[in-house]
Amino acid sequence: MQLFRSKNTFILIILFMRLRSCSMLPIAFLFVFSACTPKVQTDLTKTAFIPKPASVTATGDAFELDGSTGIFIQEGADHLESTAQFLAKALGSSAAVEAVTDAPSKGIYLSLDATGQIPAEGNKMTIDSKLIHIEGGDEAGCFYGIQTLLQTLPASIAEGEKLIVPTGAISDAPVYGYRGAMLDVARHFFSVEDVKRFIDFLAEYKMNTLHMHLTDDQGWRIEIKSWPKLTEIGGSTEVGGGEGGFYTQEQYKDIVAYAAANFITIVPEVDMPGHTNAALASYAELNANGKATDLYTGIEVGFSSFDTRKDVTYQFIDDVVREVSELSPGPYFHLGGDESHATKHDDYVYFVNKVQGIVQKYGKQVIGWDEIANADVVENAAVQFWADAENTSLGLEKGAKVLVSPASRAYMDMKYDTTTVLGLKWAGTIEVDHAYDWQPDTVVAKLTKEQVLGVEAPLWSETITNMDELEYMVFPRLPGYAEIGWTKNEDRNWDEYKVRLGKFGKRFEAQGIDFYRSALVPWEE
Ligand code: TNX
Repeated sequence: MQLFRSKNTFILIILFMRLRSCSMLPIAFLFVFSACTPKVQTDLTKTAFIPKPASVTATGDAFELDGSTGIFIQEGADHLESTAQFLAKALGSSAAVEAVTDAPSKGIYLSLDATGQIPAEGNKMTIDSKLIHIEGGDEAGCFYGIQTLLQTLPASIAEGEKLIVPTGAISDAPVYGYRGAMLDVARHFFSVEDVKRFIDFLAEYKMNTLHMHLTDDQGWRIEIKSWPKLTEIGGSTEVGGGEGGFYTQEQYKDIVAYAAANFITIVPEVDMPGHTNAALASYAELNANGKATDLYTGIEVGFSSFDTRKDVTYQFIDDVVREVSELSPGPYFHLGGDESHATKHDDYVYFVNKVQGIVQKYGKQVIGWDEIANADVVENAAVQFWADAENTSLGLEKGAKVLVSPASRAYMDMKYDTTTVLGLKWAGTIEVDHAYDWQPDTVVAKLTKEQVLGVEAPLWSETITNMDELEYMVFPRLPGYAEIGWTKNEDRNWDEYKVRLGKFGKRFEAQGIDFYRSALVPWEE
């Protein structure tokens, strides 16, 4: 900027000298003013990033970027190729990605840290006027560096546009290794394309996990080849009686692969023994009385249960866990376990213990809603705190980690305020400040940071029927949840965050997101 400013001053003086006494003076003024207008800022510390990086320093110069800027990766780091392609696509770059043995003198260069100094998912980015170097602790770290870099650029980039990246250095790494959102595709079904768009949102804010709530009373959404009626019957409707839908195994694999390309792990949830009406309607033998139930399209909870004492129940679950686990490369299987009000306590404990064994048999770690703490908790299991602190403490005593999703703070299906048309309010209303202004390691007494697996913001879909509605409930709360999972508590505060968030309104708009324009946020026009 310093440079541009002095160049403009120079032009100004020359023009004035030439045109001092001529009638073209007003035109000269116009020219000079338009030459001065691009309000590029070159102070990297003034750039609004979400989540807030661990450290940012500025050197006050400018890197000029356009569609011809070269993109380079370190030779041998082949996994960086697709990440570099992601960047090229985002920049509308015409240059081919090139592998090089040494750092280039100009362009954008991605490499992996060989010294072990940069943690997993972390990165160091140095920007000078010639070279942007993103060094990742691993490939994910490079990907997140790219997401940071993209936030230095305008919301939408016109073809051939010359852009300025402020120079300086960013050093960054997340606090928690599990930063996620949940999407309930059971109450209302969301297509593969919808889920991919949701994944894009998570990736943009460096979230790394998408928990898919695949089954519930109203719908079974994942093809199980050994029990085909689950989707044929159980997938045929949704809340309100719409046609529902399901993912074939091929489609689910496509979602898993798309997520992986964005460094996101899918956590599949098959909710049981309650929330199982769709399965109970599909197969009579899973019911205590041997009769299939009717399909259900309402929004009550707590009325359905598998028969926990029948062998066929566990044969069924074994098949389901096996097939879903084969499709899901991530470490976790979520067995649900919430609101099983129609299951007797002893039956519930017996059931959860057996199912945890099945999950382990297929090589997965257990996650369940906080109620599962009433059963034995197997090694490496996590309880997902949503409502009950006592259950969660019990889980901690039994050695579980806690996935933090307090309904009163983190449920994206809660209304913003009492005037919000969509959503529910059983856990209260959640304005954007209330969604942001809390700390994951204080939600339950005696919780330590080490016991927190991470943070997840669930979106239940009883009232959410399509992408527009989803986006309205998710934005602008989602970036805040991402920051809670990424940035240290002591580096976060609402008054500073809301200003950064206000600058993202334009980004949401450019992405076609119809977001909630909270009056608490100073939206930048
Ligand atoms: C409670 S949170 C549920 C869900 C509902 C949600 C609606 C949890 C583990 N169970 O079945 O969809 O409230 O907010």
